[in-house]
Amino acid sequence: MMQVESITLREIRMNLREPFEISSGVEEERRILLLELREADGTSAWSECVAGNAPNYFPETVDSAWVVIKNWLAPRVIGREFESADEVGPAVEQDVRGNNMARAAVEMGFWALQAEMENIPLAKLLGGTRDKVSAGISIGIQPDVETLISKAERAIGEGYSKIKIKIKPDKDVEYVRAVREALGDDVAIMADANSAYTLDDVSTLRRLDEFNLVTIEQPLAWDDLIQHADLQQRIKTPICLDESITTLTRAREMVKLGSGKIINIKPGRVGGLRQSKFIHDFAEENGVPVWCGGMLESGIGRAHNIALASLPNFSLPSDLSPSHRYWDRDIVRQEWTMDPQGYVQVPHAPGIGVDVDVDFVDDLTVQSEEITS
Ligand code: OSB
Ligand code: MG
Repeated sequence: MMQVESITLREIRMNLREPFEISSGVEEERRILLLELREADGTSAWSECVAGNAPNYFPETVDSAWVVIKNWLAPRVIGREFESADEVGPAVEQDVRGNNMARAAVEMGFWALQAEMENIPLAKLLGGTRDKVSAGISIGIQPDVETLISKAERAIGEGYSKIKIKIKPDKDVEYVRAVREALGDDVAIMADANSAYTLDDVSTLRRLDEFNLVTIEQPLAWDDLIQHADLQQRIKTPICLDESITTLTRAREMVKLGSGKIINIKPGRVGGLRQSKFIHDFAEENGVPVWCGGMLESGIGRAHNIALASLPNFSLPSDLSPSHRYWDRDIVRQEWTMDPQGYVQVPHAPGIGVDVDVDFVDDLTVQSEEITS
């Protein structure tokens, strides 16, 4: 039984160690929305909303999520008794359209809280079976091929099991070819377009077939399934959908239509961990591999992703770089690390498995608000 008395919203600002560019924009100073849930017995738990500064990946933003949580979601869950975190997803979904990232932030806070109250790791509460998860790196769009190659080579040297490179028109075939030639045939390479192409680009996308990519991620429109199905008929490279998969229903449609063969699960994008587990289970039953995507999270969001990625069908390396890839200093202790074989350990400690450095969070906070009803 859980009863949350307050949810504190905080916006912190953190500078990425280097700018991260995708086809639709660049992030440098991240605005990160954190939630702290406080239970009647005094236990607290943290979650992170993955909405960005701008709506260039998904419709939500830090500002929209703040309003939605404050005005619509927090009032539904504060003071209410829940048997388990599994009941929270439906409670914040009822008659709420979209706003998946806002809903997920609240729902994920409850999962962390339940794990904390039961004194078990979040991974265990979710049904995770791995004690370490395989990490890939997502490398943003680079100014030139040489810079990209040197970053990709360094990542391989650090042990990463997968290199994902961001692509966009005119920074695609040549860039992918260069990375494949530099890294050799055995390295798992993915290319992520973040919706930069249309069906007019089929001939370019078909040229990527020769590089034996694990997948091309979300080449076409961010909310499309139909055109991706058409494209998948015309290219050999398996399509992985990211932006388009927002619910279990969309995952079913992907399989039915043939819009893709792999799913990138981001709990924020699909409205939380309950929905992530549904998609994971459905994918497993249908022979669709999944992996966990990242949203340049702080160590708090990363903790939730690592717990999720410990489930059995996360069979491809996930975008789970360690803390130092993003930040000079992360907001959790211990910081996230990766071993030389490219694995991140799933924590054994209860809850999200790491301590939040609250003093440092306070230093980074630019606005905060405690919601009690
Ligand atoms: O498409 O996976 C994406 C970051 C911001 C927005 C979209 C994406 C990404 C990443 C980053 O690829 C992955 C990470 O957190 O390392
Ligand atoms: Mg993506």
